[in-house]
Amino acid sequence: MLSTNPTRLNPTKSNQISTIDCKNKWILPGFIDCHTHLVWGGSRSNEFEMRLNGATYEEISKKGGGIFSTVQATRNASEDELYVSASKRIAFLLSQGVTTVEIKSGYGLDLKTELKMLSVIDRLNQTFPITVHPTFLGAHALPPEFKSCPDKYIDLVVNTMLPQIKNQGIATAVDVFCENIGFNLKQTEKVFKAAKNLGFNVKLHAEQLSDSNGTALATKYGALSCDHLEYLSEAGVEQMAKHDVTAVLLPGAFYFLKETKKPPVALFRNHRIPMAISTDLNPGSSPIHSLNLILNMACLLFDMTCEEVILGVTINGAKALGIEDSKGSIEVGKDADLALWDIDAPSDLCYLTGLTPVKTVMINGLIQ
Ligand code: DI6
Ligand code: FE
Repeated sequence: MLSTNPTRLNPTKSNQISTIDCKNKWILPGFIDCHTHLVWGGSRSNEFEMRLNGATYEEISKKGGGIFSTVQATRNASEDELYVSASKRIAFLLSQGVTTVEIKSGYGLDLKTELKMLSVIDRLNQTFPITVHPTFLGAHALPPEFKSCPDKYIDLVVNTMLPQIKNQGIATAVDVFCENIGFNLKQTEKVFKAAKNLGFNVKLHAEQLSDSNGTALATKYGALSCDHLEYLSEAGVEQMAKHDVTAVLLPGAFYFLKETKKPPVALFRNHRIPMAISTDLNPGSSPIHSLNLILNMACLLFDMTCEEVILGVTINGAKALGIEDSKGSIEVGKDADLALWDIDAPSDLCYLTGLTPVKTVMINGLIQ
């Protein structure tokens, strides 16, 4: 169990330097989980059972379940309730060697609840040693009250939510779900334009369930990453390569939704596109808290090598967040975010599923 009292490896009064016994162990950069939705209210276990009886994710969403049921529960939850449930999730990630996590809003879909979620995310950042990157995902789904006028909701996101969030400084990036059950290209572009004008980084949930051409649009706006990408075409891959955009692959959602179309990993390789791997931790499409299991899935479901997968949660995870100058590898001048593993080889982290042999985690030079 990791201690809650961080200590710094500093010379003591007697000039002794504290030491950690690393014999027969591996030190790796702290892991970066670069795409999560880990603040949410309620549960969707009923929908899991509906899916086991044949309903699809899209059908449940179209009937008002899916993201909407989490929106309802998140609107009804107090800030403290959301903080307590999210704390358990983030603590578990920390215990698996995660030292940086990105967390998206997007289960509020009104100004009050989006701000409440971002405030919970900020509180997690203040109270946990993990570095938290907050992303505003107001354009995650169309809230029921805007069913007949989706463009009006986009106006609310652009004219009201984005400026307020900018003013409060509680998000650094803006994401959109560009999909037939999300937002179309025109709506996505409106959000990106406004976000870039305000100085936010942008990223996109792109080509997850269909090829909507979102990736090409995101590259035009200098997106840090495009995420999911199962239905991405070769033309889209070429655009990503041209604009140096990181591909974030989310095998948890692929597995949980029983998707059969794999993201074009061989094309990413050929075009030298950095591939990041992440949990996508969320109640609907990837309620999977184990990063170790996600690493294993990336190997077996997406045909990635152990090396690619470990790069995916270190330096390429950093690229997806635009923080590769300070995190994601062990180098002089970078933050001392490290994990000490009791393993024989790094490939054990992909191979020995269910075992999380972390011995010590250091964040910013502090032992956790
Ligand atoms: N794609 C996803 O996989 C998650 N959001 C998104 O845009 C799912 C979120 C959910 O079902 O609650
Ligand atoms: Fe997601």
